[in-house]
Parts: sequence; structure tokens; C-alpha cells
Amino acid sequence: MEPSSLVVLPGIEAPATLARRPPPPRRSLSPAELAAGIRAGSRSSLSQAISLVESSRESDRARSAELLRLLADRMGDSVRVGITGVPGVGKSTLIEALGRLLLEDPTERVAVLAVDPSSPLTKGSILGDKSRMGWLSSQDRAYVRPSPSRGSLGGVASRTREVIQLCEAAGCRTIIVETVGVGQSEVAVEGLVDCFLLLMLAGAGDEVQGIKKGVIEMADAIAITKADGDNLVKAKVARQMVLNALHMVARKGPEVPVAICSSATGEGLQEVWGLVREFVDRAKRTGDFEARRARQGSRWLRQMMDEEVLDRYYRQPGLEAVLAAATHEVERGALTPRMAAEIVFRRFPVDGGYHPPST
Ligand SMILES: Nc1nc2c(ncn2[C@@H]2O[C@H](COP(=O)(O)OP(=O)(O)O)[C@@H](O)[C@H]2O)c(=O)[nH]1
Ligand SMILES: [Mg+2]
Repeated sequence: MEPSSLVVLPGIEAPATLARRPPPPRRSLSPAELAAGIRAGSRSSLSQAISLVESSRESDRARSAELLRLLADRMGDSVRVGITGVPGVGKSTLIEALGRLLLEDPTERVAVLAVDPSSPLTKGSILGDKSRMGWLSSQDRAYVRPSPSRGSLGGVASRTREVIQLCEAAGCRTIIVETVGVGQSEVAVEGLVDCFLLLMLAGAGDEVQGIKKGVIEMADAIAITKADGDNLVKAKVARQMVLNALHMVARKGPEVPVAICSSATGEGLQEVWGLVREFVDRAKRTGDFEARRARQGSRWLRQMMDEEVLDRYYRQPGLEAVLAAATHEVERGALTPRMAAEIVFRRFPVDGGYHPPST
């Protein structure tokens, strides 16, 4: 239980009734109540709303959609930054340090969201993140949310998109999405953010890690982390190697800048955030910012439709049993996959529930 579940973000006036009334235990608020709470800066409303959009329960879907509709006018007005890199590269520590810088501006509000599809397997990393962002987590003007532990990457990513919108509605101007750079998750996150920052380590043999073509092509800016102590010289060498490697990657758009930084000493942090700001400001000037968001929006529409269609199809009563039987027949070699699919489709036609409008 949060001790003070009606903490109000400073700068936002809470309606007197909301601030004084003790939180109703366990009663879930209606979408309208949640929306009002979020507009008023209530952290507990934001947390509850996020749990609602992350919920995969059928009964929560309509409430979640209603909530997002009620807050639509407050969405989109933030800078969304993705931060990726292999586990241990220093993402959480850097976010904590950047958070300190950002919150020096008294009007700033920051949300940090994690996308880690592997998190059920590596529970430790969540604990690690929490302790590494301890200061930020305790700030009224910051909101730190670990990755939902359930669900596929696609599911986690599409939930995160809505969580971003909720944080925007709550007044967060900077949204940072931390993701592990170990596979497809950075691809999913790239589709959520305005600027994608790749972190890399300096050190023996490490210089080229993460220089997988795909990742480099996605990076809008790169920072070599832990450039302190004995590592400083190595970091400078690594920076040059990364710059060289970048020249070999065909990439459209502006040249990718590479900085070195240390969250331990604070050296280079301003520069790193400066790279992000510069990228975003330039994108806004050239129209790339809007174009990128438009592209993400149309892709999201398509993804959502795909999910919904599949979901509706597979939720048909009785389908699961027929599909299980068909699967069994395929496994024991009695049916080919195509024959089995035909049988299932005959029982449950794809267009079964669709009636075109009769205009
Ligand atoms: N020397 C040094 N160590 C760092 C720095 N940033 C992070 N670390 C350490 O690197 C480890 C992994 O950091 P963490 O932020 O959890 O990495 P993440 O897995 O990418 O989120 C921790 O032990 C940190 O204390 C840095 O700038 N300098
Ligand atoms: Mg981390």
C-alpha cells in the first residue's frame, strides 16, 4: 500500500474534496473519476489508471478505452526518449542522473517507464532499477514505473504506448522509456519514442557490442557510459571506434552524434541530454518530429486492429477445444497443418461475426 495515495504533483491544484477525502480502499474508481484525478495531479489515480490499461482482463478493456478517450485532449505534449543498451551498461543510473538535471527546472515533470519483456525471468533487474533510481522514485515530480511483468513484447509495447499517454495527461513533459538492448525490444520501443539513445560500454572487446546493424540504424544518438577513472581513456577510444563504425552503416537522416559520459562523476551528462534536445529540436524544425509521430500512429492503428481481430477470433466459445483437437491430429501426423486449419475454419469461419453496414 502506498502510504499517501493522494499525493498531488506540485503546481497542480487538487480539488479540495479530492485532497481531503481518504482514498477509498480497494474500490476501483470509474474512468471519469480516474481522469479527474489524473487532471488534478493525483499519483494514486495515475497508478490505478496505469494498472487499468495494463490489465488484460476483458472487463477492464472498455473502462480503459473510456479513460483514454476522456484524457485525449491532454496527450502528445511531451518529449519521449528511448534509452537502450545491454544490461549493466548503466541505463538506470544514467536516467537517475539525467532526472536530477531535468528536475532542476521547477516546471519539469518526468516519467520513467521500463520495457523489459524478459523481466519475469530476471526479477533482480527490476529491484536493481528501483534502487538505482531511488532518488528519482521519491520525487513528487517524477513517476517511475517498472515493466509490466506479464505479456508478450508486442503486448508490453502497446500497453506502454498507452501508459505514455496517461503520463502525458498527468502533466509529464519528459517521458523516458528504458529498454534492455538484447533483442527485439529496442525495435518495439523505437516505435514509441521521438528520440532513441543508445548506450555503449568502453572496454576490452566491448567497443563493437551493440553495433549490430539494426540497432545502430535506429539510434538517433549514442553515449559511451562509465567514462570515469581508468575507463576514461578507453571511452574516448571507443567513441572514435563507434564514429568509424557509423560511417560504414548506411543511414538516412542526420549524422548520429556520439558522446561520452559518466553518471558517477556527472561528466558529460549535460552533453548527452543536449544531444537528445538538439535532435528533437531539429526534428521539430524540419517536420521530422510530426512525421515520425504520424508514422508511429498509423503503425499503431494497424497493430491494434490486428490484435483486436485475432483476439476476437480466438475468443469464440468452443474454438479452443476444436483447435486443440486439430493440433493433436497435426502432431500425430493424421492431418497436415493446412487440412487441420481448413477444418477449424469451416467450424469457425473467419468472417463469422462480421456484418457489413447495409447503406
Ligand atoms: N563507474 C561507473 N559505474 C557505473 C556508472 N553508471 C552505472 N554504473 C554501474 O554499473 C552497474 C549497472 O548499472 P545500471 O544502471 O543498473 O545498468 P542497466 O542495467 O543498464 O540499467 C551498476 O553497478 C552501476 O553502479 C558510471 O557512470 N560509472
Ligand atoms: Mg536498468
